[in-house]
Amino acid sequence: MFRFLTAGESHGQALTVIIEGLPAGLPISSEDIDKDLIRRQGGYGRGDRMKIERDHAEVLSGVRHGLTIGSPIAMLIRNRDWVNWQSRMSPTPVAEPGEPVTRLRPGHADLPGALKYGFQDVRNVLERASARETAARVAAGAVARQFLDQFGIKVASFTLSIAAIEAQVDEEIDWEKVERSPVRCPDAKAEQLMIEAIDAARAAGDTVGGVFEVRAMGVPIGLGSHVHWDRRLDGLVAQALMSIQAVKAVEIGLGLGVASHRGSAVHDVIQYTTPPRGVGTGAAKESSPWHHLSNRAGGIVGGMSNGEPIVARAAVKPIPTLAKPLPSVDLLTGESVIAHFERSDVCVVPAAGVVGEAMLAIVLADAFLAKFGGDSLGETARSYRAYMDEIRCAREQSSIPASAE
Ligand code: EPS
Repeated sequence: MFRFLTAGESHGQALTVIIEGLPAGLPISSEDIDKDLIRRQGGYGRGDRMKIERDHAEVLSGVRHGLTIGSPIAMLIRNRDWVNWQSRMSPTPVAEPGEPVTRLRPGHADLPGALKYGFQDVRNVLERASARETAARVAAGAVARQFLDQFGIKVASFTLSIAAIEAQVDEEIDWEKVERSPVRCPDAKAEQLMIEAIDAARAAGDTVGGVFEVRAMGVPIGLGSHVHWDRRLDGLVAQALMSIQAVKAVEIGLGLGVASHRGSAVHDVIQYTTPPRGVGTGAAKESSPWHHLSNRAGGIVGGMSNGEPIVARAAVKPIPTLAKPLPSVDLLTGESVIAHFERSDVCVVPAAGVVGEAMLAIVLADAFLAKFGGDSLGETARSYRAYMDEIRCAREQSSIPASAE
């Protein structure tokens, strides 16, 4: 349904993204796309590249006078750093292609990428393995977010930990505080310690990872499906988050915690409360009669959303480009060397959270369209409203007089 493809190298001319599958008539604000691009560029621990870039998405197609027209949406994000790389990254042959990168970085895509594609210059791998590509994902995610917004679905994230520093967080997150925090953490005490951990890693020529949490509020019951492995929403969310550069683990709800508790401490008790009829236009939470007393499932059971917030966490490894590089091997000679170093980030966990929001928004937009369909936004909305009015207990449904339909 909602599909997207990105293209572009980190120091090439631009990143491109093409999105397909959105209904016509959806309002698109390019200012809102840029707001997410800027959020992704931030975060304490970023390197000097972010002083060069000022990401902006040029919407090239699929939107007319601020509304989608059902055709593919193409967007372009220019790399300002390209001016410094025109020869080294030229699409056409040049006299001076630059020194090849051959000293493999442990933990990077360098070794398998070079062998698999038959390269003698690791730059051909690292340029695309780079997390610069996530700018294009965030642009696609910002469009998905604008679609979800029409149905009261909100996606947000925060930093749960950096290195060994873990935040203490309440069930309700102060999202404005998160946006103001240089590490996107709602716990001020942990924030300070996280900043110190990043400074210490930088001083040591090292890097640090951490965990971000992403939540989606207002998701209706029934996105995804139990009937096939590749339609299960938890599987799709996990794949989307795991695909983010440097992510090594994903949890939903209690996650690994499910293994050590009894069933009675893992499952969420169901409640039923009748809402007034015809309120299915707002957020699903308000208009659905079905609730749970807790949310240990992280909003997904049996591969389907259960109406509670979707809660997922992802562990981001420390960036493998180290200012004080590890011992390694030269790709061409097989000799022991010190790994390659070029300008990089010390910590990207805060930025990765913004990318996590984009990936979750994309998965949810896709699952929402799979359930409700529609070539125009009005058609999608009619289908959504009818469903939200239908999902009452059977007894209540049969007691509704025909005239009320
Ligand atoms: C990256 C290395 C750095 C990061 C980059 C990812 O870039 P450079 O080599 O130009 O200093 O800043 O991330 C971005 C450019 C971005 O927009 O997030 C890497 O090797 O993965």
